Amino acid sequence: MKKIVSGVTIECIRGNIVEQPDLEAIVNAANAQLRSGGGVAGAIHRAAGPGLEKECRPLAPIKPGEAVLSGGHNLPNSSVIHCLGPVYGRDKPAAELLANCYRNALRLADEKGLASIGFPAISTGIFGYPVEEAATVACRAIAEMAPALKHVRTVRFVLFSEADLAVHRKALEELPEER
Ligand code: AR6
Repeated sequence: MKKIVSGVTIECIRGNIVEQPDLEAIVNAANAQLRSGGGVAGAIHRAAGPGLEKECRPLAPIKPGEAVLSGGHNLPNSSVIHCLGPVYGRDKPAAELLANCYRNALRLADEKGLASIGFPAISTGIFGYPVEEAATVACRAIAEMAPALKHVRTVRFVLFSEADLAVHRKALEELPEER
């Protein structure tokens, strides 16, 4: 499933975020300290190796909605963009903070001249954000940023489960058509 908005292809697939060798950047659903952890953060730090935590140490802590960029270390991607999503029910306004993650990640990738970026479903795991709401927020934020992007041409959602893939497909389909 793909949608093109202002020349930017937005697509969603089922897969593992650390197994996307054709993407220049992948996004981490990070913790404030930019340490390894469970879920996406654990998978990324394990695949990248200890150099990633070392590089990230001086960049931490980050606040909900913020994003920072690091190298990819042993990952097949040149860059990792670490976003701290909101903890649902605690960090407010949740939708704005989640949208900021997507906006800030895309801005960083574009400033770095990267053409492709992959996102997991930030905040929808341990942080408890309902996936339908999160998918709508994410798709809208990406579509709103698309006209401003000079380098980013591919944005890929990489979803772990078939159910999350279906939810993101639907959210992408529901984006307003380009006129
Ligand atoms: N590839 C793609 N998606 C994945 C992967 C993977 N390898 N692993 C999990 N998911 P989460 P959050 C899905 O919990 O809610 C960490 O401990 C997962 O099924 O990784 O933002 C950090 O240290 C879910 O749908 O991120 C933070 O403390 C989605 O990715 C905290 O969790 C996000 O799940 C961040 O929580």
